[in-house]
Amino acid sequence: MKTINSTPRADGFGMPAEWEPHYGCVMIFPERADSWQYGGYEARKAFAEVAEAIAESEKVTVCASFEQYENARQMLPPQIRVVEMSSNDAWARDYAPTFVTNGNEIRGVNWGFNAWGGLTDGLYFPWDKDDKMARKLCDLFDKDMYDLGGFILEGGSIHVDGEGTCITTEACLLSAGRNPKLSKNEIEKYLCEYLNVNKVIWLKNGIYNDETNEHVDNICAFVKPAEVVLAWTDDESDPQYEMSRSCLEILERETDAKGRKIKVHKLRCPKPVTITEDECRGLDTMNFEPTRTPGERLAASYVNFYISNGAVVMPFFGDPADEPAQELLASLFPERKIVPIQARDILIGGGNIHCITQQIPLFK
Ligand code: KQY
Repeated sequence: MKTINSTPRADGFGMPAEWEPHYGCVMIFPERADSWQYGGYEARKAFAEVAEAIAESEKVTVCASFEQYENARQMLPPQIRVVEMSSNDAWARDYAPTFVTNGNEIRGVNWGFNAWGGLTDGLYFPWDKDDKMARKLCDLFDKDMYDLGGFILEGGSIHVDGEGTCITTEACLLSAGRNPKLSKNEIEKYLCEYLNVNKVIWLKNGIYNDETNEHVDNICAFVKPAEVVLAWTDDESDPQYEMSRSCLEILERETDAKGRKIKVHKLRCPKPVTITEDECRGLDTMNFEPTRTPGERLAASYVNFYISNGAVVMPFFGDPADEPAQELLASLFPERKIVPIQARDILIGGGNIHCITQQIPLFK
């Protein structure tokens, strides 16, 4: 693996849309006891279901610690590759490489990672093992790497259409804990150079109480060029209402990189999902403080799905909105199977199915 000093745009590489063909997907086995109940016992079952659903149509690699290696190997079917790799937690979307392609070859982009805000408002310390993962994964897959370690970005904070457009949120990318010395314009230039896009659509915010400073992958996702799904609620008394409304207004007045108007499909959220006392009991403390408090609202959204070669793997929350969400996704992805996974045990960690997966585009 070599480190390349130019940029993907200069070399004719760019990030493809998630629905374009994949070689595979990377995930990380969860075990952190202040993120996941009972040391990850329940979360591992949900992660395994996600991995198996994805492995039906592409190669899945799961990274596990030395301590969890044997358990991961035993829980996951043989077609899923398990490799030992250390990490601080299990958010492959955020710190596995963002892969870019020129149509033949792929390369990785290694962004800097500081646990969603470093010492300003980050979610844990240290994060050094996570931050090394992109490099290790480029080595593992034998792919050259663009190193942008001085620029903090998580994979969950961007979505692209593969045709020159990126969507992101100001709440996240302009947050004080990421790149406080860079202006919005300078941040946009990094996105354009390293994803190879010409247009960045800035939503103001994401999902209410999303501890990532409101990653875009929980509020809005491209489903095809010039079409997105947007997490929505009709309940005007819910703080999510104004947040989703603001996104809708921006999307309705924006055009994409090709000048097309954007069609917005409202993907209605479940009723507010809150963590129970019992669930909180299963979580270890962090710095002598509880990591979650009973009644705390979790950032539940159906937008946090993963598009594999053959399926859309989506979260279910045991809510009446589950089925309508599944039907909407089925109508938008008629060639793919829609695979729902009961995702409460992933949500408790602070993210969902998109956050725990990272696609690797197909290469020749
Ligand atoms: O991408 C994500 N949604 C990660 C959230 C991290 C939460 C740590 N508890």
